[in-house]
Amino acid sequence: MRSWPAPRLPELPGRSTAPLVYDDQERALVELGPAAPGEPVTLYVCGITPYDATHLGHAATYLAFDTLQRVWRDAGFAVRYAQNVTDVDDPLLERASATGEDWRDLAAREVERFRLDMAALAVIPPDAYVAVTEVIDPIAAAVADLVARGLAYPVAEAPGGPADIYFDTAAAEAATAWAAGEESHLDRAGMLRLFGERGGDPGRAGKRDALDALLWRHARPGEPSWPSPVGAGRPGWHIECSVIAARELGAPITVQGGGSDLLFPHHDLGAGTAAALTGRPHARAYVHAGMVAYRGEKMSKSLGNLVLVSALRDAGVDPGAIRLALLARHYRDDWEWTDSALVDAQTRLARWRAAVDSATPPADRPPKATGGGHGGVPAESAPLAAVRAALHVDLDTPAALAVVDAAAQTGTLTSDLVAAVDALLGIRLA
Ligand code: 5CA
Ligand code: ZN
Repeated sequence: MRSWPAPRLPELPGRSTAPLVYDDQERALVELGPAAPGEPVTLYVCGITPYDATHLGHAATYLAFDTLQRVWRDAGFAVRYAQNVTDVDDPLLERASATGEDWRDLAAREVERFRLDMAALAVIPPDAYVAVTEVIDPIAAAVADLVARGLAYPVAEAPGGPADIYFDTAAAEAATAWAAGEESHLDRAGMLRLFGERGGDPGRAGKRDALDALLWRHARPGEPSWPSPVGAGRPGWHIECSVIAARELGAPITVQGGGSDLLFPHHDLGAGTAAALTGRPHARAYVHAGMVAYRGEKMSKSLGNLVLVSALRDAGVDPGAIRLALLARHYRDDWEWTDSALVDAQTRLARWRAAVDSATPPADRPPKATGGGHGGVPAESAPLAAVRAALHVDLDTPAALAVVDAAAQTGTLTSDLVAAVDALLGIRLA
């Protein structure tokens, strides 16, 4: 489906290198560049379930991976990026039936609002933006393939009645190099607890293992369904991301991304369906953004404790200030949004802009040529190198902002740093 307009990124003197990013599977910083020189790096970030508007928690997660993509581009890598839209799933259908709206209209409206929010925040759009309803047939075919290979099985409510299809975790573990729990590092009790809390059904009678995840839900009255080789129904949640990632990016992808609420079960068990489908590991790294809280709890659509990007935009808040408020926190931290976070960001943005206006014109301050500067291409200045160095180690945006703060303070926020703030942090100062 249509994504949103791409921001224009200025070229910078010099280059970034492959960044070190924290991988939850390895539990270490890993270098993330192309698997072989010249190959693209690939990114899949789990997209929204469009039943309510983009809140600052979503925005923080998408900004984390936007920063990764900006560093990759600055390193000269070709990037291919895919994101899904969970436009048919229980929470969306429940919201639509509670308000009496057609679920398709609700999803279309919220996806459009998300696009406007992402474009306003200058988030680089995915190359492939794929709604689940666009890939029902490939998902059903994947489920049928898993059934045929003994890696998925039916569970009927009544003998001979229509059946839901479940992933056979143990069979997949035997058939692939994948094992449940290897991304999340949870023990079985921990997995069972989170599975129950996050959309799973560990107690469902007839399953071979409590952790087996729903792949295909047979048609129920009042719910949308599609005909398929595994019977009329609709996809379960995790399989959509496994199928879309494999179709759009191949396997293994460089990075599977999302918020830390998705580490288990979604990414942990989803890596199993992906491995079962492709015969290869799903991703080289599993990267997760921390949770943004508000009023003491995780900001979430289901709890309703939200600060919406669109509400801030409607109130006339500069999207650059929203970005700056979110980038002021390290992407892996869990933190609580407060109104003062926005005020601080607005103050900082005003300080930076004033510093640009009063900075010495760049013509008077030629950056000193170093090994990187040749053939008329200016070398990177020391502050630009410092911003790159900060982002190089686990996308440390707070450290990058501190470099710009120091330049603003000393009247040295010159044109190459202004361009870096635009290209690497997504904020226009001039
Ligand atoms: N559609 C699924 C993923 S396939 C989903 O989780 N949708 S979502 O709308 O609930 O979340 C969209 C993205 O925002 C996910 O990556 C999720 O991890 C992230 N997210 C949700 N709430 C927060 C929060 N409070 N702080 C940070 N990130 C969040
Ligand atoms: Zn997902």
